[in-house]
Amino acid sequence: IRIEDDRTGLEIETLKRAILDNLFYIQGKFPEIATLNDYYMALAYTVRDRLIHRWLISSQTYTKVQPREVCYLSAEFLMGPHLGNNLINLGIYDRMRQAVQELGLNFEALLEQEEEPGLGNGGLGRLAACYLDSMATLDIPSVGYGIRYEFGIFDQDIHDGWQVEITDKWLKNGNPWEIARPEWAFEVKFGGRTERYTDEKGRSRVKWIPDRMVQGVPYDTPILGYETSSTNTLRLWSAQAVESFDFRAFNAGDYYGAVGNKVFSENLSKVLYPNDEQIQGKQLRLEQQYFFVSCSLQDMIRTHCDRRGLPISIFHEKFTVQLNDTHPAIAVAELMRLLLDEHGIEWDQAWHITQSTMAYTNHTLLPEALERWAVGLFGSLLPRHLEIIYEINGRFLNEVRLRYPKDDERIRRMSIIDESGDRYVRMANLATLGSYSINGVAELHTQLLKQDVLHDFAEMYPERFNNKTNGVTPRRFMVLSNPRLTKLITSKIGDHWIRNLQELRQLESFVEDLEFRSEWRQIKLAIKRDLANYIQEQNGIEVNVDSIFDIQAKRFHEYKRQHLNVLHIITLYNRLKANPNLDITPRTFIFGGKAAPGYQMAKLIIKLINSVADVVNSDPDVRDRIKVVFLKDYNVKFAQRVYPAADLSEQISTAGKEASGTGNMKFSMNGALTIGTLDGANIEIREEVGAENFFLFGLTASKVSQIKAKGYDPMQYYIANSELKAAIDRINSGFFSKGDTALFKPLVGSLMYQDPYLLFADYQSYIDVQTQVGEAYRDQDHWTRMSILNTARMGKFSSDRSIREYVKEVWKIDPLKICPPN
Ligand code: 26Y
Repeated sequence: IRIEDDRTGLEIETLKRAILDNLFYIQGKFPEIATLNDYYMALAYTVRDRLIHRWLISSQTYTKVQPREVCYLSAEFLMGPHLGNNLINLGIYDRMRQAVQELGLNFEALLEQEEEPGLGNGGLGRLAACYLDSMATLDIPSVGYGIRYEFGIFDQDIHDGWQVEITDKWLKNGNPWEIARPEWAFEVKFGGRTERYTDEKGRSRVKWIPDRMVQGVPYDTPILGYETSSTNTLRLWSAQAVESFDFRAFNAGDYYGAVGNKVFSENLSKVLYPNDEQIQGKQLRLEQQYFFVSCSLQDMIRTHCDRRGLPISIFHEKFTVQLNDTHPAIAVAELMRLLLDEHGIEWDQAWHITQSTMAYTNHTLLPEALERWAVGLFGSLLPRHLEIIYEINGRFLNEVRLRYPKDDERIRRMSIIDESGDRYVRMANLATLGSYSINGVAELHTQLLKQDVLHDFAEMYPERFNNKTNGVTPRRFMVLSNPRLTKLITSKIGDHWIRNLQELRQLESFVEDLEFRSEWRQIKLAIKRDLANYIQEQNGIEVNVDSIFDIQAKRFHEYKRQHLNVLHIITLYNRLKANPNLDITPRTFIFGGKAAPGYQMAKLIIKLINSVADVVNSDPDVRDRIKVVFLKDYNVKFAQRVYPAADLSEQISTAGKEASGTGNMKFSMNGALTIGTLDGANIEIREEVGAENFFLFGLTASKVSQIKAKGYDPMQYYIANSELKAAIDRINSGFFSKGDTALFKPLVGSLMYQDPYLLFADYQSYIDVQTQVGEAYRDQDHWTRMSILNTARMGKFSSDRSIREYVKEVWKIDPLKICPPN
């Protein structure tokens, strides 16, 4: 007989024993008094045990082989729950469910028990998480570096239709997935001044004399790939006081003063900034960025020089750093500082190493999201870095002057320092200059990046610019979130599509299969029923599962135009009020998403949705033909439930504003049809699935800029379009706000007099195409064909494809196979 180890064995009996063992020894409970959370923890540790073996083999292999590695630096990692995903990647999901059930436990309830690490805002943070999954799956040696926020993105509650923010205490029950490594902490300096001195070789050097210091303690989480043993690390830094007591102050009787430093230091990693795409310029945010970047670079250098004994001169051959937007862009200056000041390397060589190490991904063109820091603030926090940036800038601008003589305008535009008014450090210029590769996240976005925000840089260094269209992991967003569809697909084409998503194309040959179409439809219906039950429980609203589930789930932002969706709802409502017997295809409008706490307009749009919902859902004239549902607290866990249930995916941003979008991909993969503009990755999705399987509306990006250049006047549309006028007037009249005509004034006023995101210009086109959607849905058989073709043709949008492109065209890293444990 073979006796399996309790920590690694995969037989059902072994799994059961391991769970009970962990309950006893880790949670210190016997079954009779164990809580649901105790069982969750026992189960999580049972899974973690099985990861650790692979993790240590991976780490040993990296130490031995010394491969080139990618370090993905990101201020956000929106990981979502680990348990289910790890079970999928380990290949023991079904077996574990059985083991758990044989113990008399509810497997689904245990999965549900996990508090997800919501250490990100939205797209950018979730992309980082998908890329970690794909890098491990493709056996690419990699580390994700970020911040271990004690509080992640706030939980959202709704009071009287308004968003209310609640602290996300995700660590309150403990986190079984991480291991603290206090022995590998680093110190990070802040403030103070610099001093010049002459070193023993007679060279002029600089010393930074800071006025405070914080320690970064790494917490490691294993990231296992799908059907491979490669297990990479997500290393998140937590801030700690260097000394928890200032003994001098303590002995002088100043107990509070002594502990103050501790409180101050630990504030650094306390909370994630909940704004996306709107900078605030807060000092603590810059401190967070520098804190995690400095820890991460010191960590890489220690691995390189100390653990591997390699010379610093070849650092860039062994490490490449991918900057997830400009949030970690201070890395350019910090690596220079470490090389110059701590390793005594000359400027030119230090710059060569730095520029050969960094690669920068831009995620936005919105001016309000482009990071810039007031020079005064920057210099008081990071005096040495400011000097280095001035030096980089001076040398660079000399090159620009040589190349483009007498072009002062160009110099002003390209300078890292914005001197048009108050002086600012432009982080996008720093990141661009310091990187060997600069990429956008969808074809259109990269094109606009080169034309617009980084135009001068693209002209000077065209070879550094490239596109990497985003992707999402099919493990989490199909296999884990949509087991029924996964089973059906696998029964027809086998399961290789999970690693090679292009194989979904084989589904095309089943489109003509009546039986298959019927199964496809039944599955969608069953999932919609689940969501309907959830809506009934959560919101007390009864929805019709035969209606179109029309879903918009994403962060709230004016450019994403949730309020355009609302104008459609009100238009349908007005039509029904005018003609109560109108024959329209029943629809359920579902919204989910958070607004930045300080973004008043976004919060008002949430209030508008809830106000419209109250009126529409209870109006007898509507007779259940339309329902409006706002689902609170949209997060990864909940998103996994939402994507599979959608018939229609709303991707309706103003063309040119949404860099890529990734929710669009998650919906479409799960068989939703898209109504969307020619924006971001929508364009590429439409190319793949075929124009006939995509509901296109609205202006193109170039038309948008043309109209704006000519002087856009929304009022003309309002006057000329009676349905648009009626919808706006309905809001204005206080009809949705119990007679309060002031409530939605800011929103309506902004639309009528500015409409910066061109809702009015796109309104009619949107309404017309929505009418086509309603008609198309009546032909269920045809709709099902379109749905199947959407899934079948989404192969391109696996994050595996994106990562393969980064590997080949940017990072130039070879995969490294890890031997499975025996
Ligand atoms: C500087 C700070 C205010 C800030 C914080 C978060 C700025 C931006 C962000 C987040 C940006 C973000 O999530 N961007 C999204 O990135 C996705 C992944 O590339 C894209 O698909 C999506 O279009 C883009 O809006």
